[in-house]
Amino acid sequence: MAAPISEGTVPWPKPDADRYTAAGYWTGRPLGDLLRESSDRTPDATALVDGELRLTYAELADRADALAIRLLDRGLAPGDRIVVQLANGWEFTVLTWACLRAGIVPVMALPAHRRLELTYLAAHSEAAAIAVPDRLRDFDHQALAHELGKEAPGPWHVLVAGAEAGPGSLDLRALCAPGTDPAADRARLDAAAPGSRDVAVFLLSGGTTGLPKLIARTHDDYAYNARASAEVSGVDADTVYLVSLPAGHNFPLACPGILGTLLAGGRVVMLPSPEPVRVFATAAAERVTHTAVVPAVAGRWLEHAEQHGAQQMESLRVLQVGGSRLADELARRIRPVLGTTLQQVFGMAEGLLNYTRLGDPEDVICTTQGRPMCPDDEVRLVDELDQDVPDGEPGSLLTRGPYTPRGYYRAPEHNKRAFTEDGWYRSGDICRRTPEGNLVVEGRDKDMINRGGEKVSAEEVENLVYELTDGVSQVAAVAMPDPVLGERVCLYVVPGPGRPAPNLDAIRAAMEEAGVARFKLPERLVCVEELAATKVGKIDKKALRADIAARLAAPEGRTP
Ligand code: OOB
Repeated sequence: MAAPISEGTVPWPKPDADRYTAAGYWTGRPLGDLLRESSDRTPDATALVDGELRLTYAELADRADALAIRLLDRGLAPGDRIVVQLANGWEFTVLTWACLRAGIVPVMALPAHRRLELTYLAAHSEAAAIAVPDRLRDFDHQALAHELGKEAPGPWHVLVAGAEAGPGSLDLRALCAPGTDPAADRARLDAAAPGSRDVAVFLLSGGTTGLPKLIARTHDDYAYNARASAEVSGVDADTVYLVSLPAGHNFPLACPGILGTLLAGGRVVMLPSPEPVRVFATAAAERVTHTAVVPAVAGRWLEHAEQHGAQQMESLRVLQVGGSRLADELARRIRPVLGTTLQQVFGMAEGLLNYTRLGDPEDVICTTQGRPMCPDDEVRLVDELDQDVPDGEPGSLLTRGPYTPRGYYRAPEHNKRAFTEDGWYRSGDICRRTPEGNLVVEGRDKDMINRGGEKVSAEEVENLVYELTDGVSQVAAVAMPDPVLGERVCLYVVPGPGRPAPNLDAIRAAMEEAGVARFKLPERLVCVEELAATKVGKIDKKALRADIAARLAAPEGRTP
């Protein structure tokens, strides 16, 4: 039997929990209940669209209940964890809804994750199941899912979404079929609903250490996250929300994303990727009003609109952009080119969400990353000694609040560094506050590379290179500037004495072989005799970032 989840979580202290309840942020109701209520309000409205498939609220809620019952009947129990690594498709939404109803806890993996990440996630969460596509971009997810089962301590269920559920796999699409007795399914799930303070989902941290940390989000806090986000981005029953970022990421899942839209009675349209031709056609066909992208995707959409016109985007009212810093110049093109309101979103899976408001002056919308969503979000900007910096000065962002948990799951040692003693989360983002109270993200003091919104821990890459490459004496992974993705991973290497310079392709191949997600692979290698060091003898990453920026700026062939 896996240990109960509550053992590894860090709950809010009682006075804070009471305060959040009294203020109405926490409603005491599990997310599955709230979704069911939403479907009862407008049972015949369309809730979910994926290609040809359209489900009304009643159909979606009933299928989710039927799936929940089937999972319970096949041996999954409330509190069990399931690693969810599905492509964007209707099955993702039905499964997530089903889990929230049954109290089975999804661990939101990304489609790009491979053996190394999935093995860790399954082990750390003591998962009893995994949900995967059969194949995706030539990768056999199903085979890997079964391989992972060999290390599982107990029974292991593989749910497969696709045409080819093989022997030993459960066919997720079949499990999502409508039930024969929806009223009975519903009554049974209502009677065994999870508690509102229980864990609803596990999100993954961007991660600055080895492997990603798990963030246990409760029903109370995550429901608030989704509901309040919907309000701040104008999502209501008339909304058509397009999902094209990986659905398991906090941004498209609950900011307001899939959950916020469904709680508001709107319609969710799912696409497998943000590729512009299909996105534009779908936006026109479905009259999409809201969507969320990372800056790199916003750039591609702008280019597409500049070449082919933006008529198809006519119904789009709000384009949310977040995940990494949006350049002011790009921000300023959005309204003129796409004819839509930009909403900058500076958020984190750990909780705190900052939004520009829809009615803010254009200048605020284009040059800031917004302000906290909740009046009870606490934000401090501090110096190296945790002292508040003067107004307008850049400082490291600390936060507490009703949807920012007080610690990572099962990570007591790491929590000592990532949180202050009085429960503030150290986001590692360097921000400045404008006189009107908006935040501008100016940099970071965490060792992470933000590759177009995908977060790569420098330490993880460095550990892998040490482990997998012979003849290196020192390595450092640093962010190198990139016009499209913002940053990419660059590796600095000092070869061992008398050893040849290692080869980038060989390092990449070794990492892929080891089962590392591709977005973490270094894209440039710089071989040096020694690495710049700080006064206290640590590798000077700031100097290395400046060095790679200078090398990239130097004319071809004159690399300094
Ligand atoms: C979102 O969440 P995560 O957990 O993948 O990454 C969080 C980190 C932040 O600490 C910050 O370093 C960076 O991503 N970030 C931004 C940003 N939004 C996120 N940096 C600059 N400007 C922004 N607008 O990335 C996330 C979660 C919910 C909503 C939106 C994004």
